[in-house]
Amino acid sequence: MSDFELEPWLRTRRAEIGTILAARLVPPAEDPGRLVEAMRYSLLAPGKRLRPLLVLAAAEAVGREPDEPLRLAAAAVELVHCYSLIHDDLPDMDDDDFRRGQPTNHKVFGEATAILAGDALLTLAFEWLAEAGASAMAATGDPLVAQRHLRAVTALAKGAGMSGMVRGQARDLGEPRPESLQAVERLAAEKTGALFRAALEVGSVLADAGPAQEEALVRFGEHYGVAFQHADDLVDEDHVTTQTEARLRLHVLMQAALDALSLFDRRAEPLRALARRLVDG
Ligand code: GRG
Repeated sequence: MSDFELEPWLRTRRAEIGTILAARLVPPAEDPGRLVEAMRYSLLAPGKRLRPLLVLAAAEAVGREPDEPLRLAAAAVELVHCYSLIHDDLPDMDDDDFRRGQPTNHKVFGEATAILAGDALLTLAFEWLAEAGASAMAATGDPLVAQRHLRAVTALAKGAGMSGMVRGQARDLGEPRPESLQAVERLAAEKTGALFRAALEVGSVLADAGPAQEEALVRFGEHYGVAFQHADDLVDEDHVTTQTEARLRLHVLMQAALDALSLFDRRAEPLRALARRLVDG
């Protein structure tokens, strides 16, 4: 039995991420069209910061304690997530009025600014990831560090874009509601899971995980992502599958995520605890 406690770990890591987000996206002296205000409005609202936490937890599992470049890379994943929320809430997408406990971005700033705020968050994510690579390179002088950051850029771009999250959104909007469990989980893997998968990949690549470790962490991310969607559907009472089926799959996938971590020692406890929390709430 491990004596790891998730709550203090979450508090520390969330504070680290929150500090980077607030300090790096400062209100400029001049803010045409209230663009940065709109970006800060959604980004600094209270989110769970799960995706950057998973980046840090994946790196920790292979023995890397967070430093400034790693935290910046983790924060970049949160920027992508925040963009997806702003765009997902737009009238032509999910048409939502509230997000993170406040009116949605377009309700406050208008649709055009909300679109631009999302666009700017998405592009800023890649700027931060590149900057993380440059400062890690400068600190170590190791060319392999640059190579690892290029792999992280690829992982995030693929997870976010046309073979991941955006593809899932396109499927969701363009196809009838899925009925079979297989179709429900394929949609969840793309729309929700791809960014979680990318978070695990970014963390493991930047921590220089070995091939078997990286494969295991990515597998954890895949199971976690689909389990997360089942958990979210259960909370929202959004019954794409029956409640019983969703609950069963949530348990099965959480266990599969834990099994994927079998080759890791206690340093993977944050990941294990995050997976268990999906079921325990
Ligand atoms: C790419 C245009 C475009 C849209 C992206 C995947 C997606 C489409 C949007 C995400 C919106 C959404 C409601 C996805 C389902 C998964 C989900 C519940 C996300 C919310 O994530 P949390 O709970 O949010 O981690 P916080 O606010 O805590 O970060």
